[in-house]
Amino acid sequence: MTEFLHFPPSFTWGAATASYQIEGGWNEDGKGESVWDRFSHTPGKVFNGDTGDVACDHYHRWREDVELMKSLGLKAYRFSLSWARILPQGRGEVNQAGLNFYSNLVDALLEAGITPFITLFHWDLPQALQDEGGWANRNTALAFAEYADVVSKALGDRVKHWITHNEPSVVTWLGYLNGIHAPGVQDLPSAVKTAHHLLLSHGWAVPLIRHNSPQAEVGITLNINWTVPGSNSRADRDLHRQGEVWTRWFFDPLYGFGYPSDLQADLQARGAFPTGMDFVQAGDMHAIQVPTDFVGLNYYQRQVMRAGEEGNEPQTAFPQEKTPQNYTEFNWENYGHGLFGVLSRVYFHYLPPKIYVTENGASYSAPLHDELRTAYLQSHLSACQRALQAGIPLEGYFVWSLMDNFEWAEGYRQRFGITWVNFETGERTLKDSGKWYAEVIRRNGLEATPAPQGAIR
Ligand code: IFM
Repeated sequence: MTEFLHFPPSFTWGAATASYQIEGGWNEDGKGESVWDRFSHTPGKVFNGDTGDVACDHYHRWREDVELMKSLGLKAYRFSLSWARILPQGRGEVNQAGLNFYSNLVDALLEAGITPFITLFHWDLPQALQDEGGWANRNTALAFAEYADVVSKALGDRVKHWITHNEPSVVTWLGYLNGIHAPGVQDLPSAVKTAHHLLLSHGWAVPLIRHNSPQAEVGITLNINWTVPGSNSRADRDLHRQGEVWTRWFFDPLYGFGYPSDLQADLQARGAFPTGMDFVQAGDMHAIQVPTDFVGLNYYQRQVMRAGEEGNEPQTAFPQEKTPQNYTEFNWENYGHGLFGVLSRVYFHYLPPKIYVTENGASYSAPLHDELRTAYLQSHLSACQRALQAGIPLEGYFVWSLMDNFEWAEGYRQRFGITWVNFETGERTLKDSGKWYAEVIRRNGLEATPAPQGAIR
């Protein structure tokens, strides 16, 4: 008989979204332009020329979306604020209509018994700040602190869970190094400054949020794949180590270890610091390691790293048979046990007081009968349960995503929702995975998917 996995009574069952991916209303009621508006309006940047101009039209349909969350029985909802909706120029004059939108949403969530988790920055930087250099400019960190202050003053009486940034490594390496995300910059020295200013802005924002919202929990969300070397060859192990610019370059300074010296040497060799690390000023590293209440982890896939024929070019190997079960439509490996791996790694190495899985989910385009997504979620939630048994303080889980939405450079072709969205009409329909997730929440648990047998890596 399949084992039933009970979760702790206080476990936070949630779903997540992000402003640019669902809201639409891109230029309504005084909202300023964001870098994603600019990027998606630039031909050739996003698959199919898709934009977030309308997206899921959540800006107009938010009441219906709160009803949807209620019908799922969600305990919590993680969403991000559009900075440019609130501060159209990134700093200075506040757009009250923008603040009101979020304030009304927060009230409706609380009335529905759903705890709001707010992410301040999920990639849609005001274009006005980009015009001054964006995250490569230290002043953007100052502007972020101002923004954090404004919104935590306005919402901090009711919102008790704050996430400063979502996945700063993606902004850094995809937005400023390879340019496939907004703002589309391709410059390594700008990328390393970006990483630093994102971290610094987190460090500056946390005390302001605590001051304005004294009972709140404050944290940051980092993305982390379960990465393993393809073999024990020196080249594969070294490639794996270098790939940790995605993780250790962010985790280490946040937890007081500074920038890892081995990765610093790699980046130096690639020309990242033409004038040294002079962008790191006195007091910065101390600000960055400000204590937080939790870390949010976004986990999607295992990556088995194999050095290429020509030098050490990163390559992902595909160790499992290429089936839709084993690889999602994004070609990301479905490897539930890797979630146990990253939870263990982060907890036992950095000892955050609490962890939330702030995103986990799968891209499959099946409209309503999405059993592959359900199987994915089931194996990943089983891994969460194993983490709890191992003593890891995992407090909650947010499925990505509440509904299909704008998947960045992929436009609308990758669907992660547990709710189907008809992008012609805006109509929402719960998928089978959504119905299954509602049952998991109702029973506070699920039938286990066994951990893989034998050697796990
Ligand atoms: O859609 C994104 C989200 O915005 C950030 N984390 C990964 C998701 C899937 O790619």
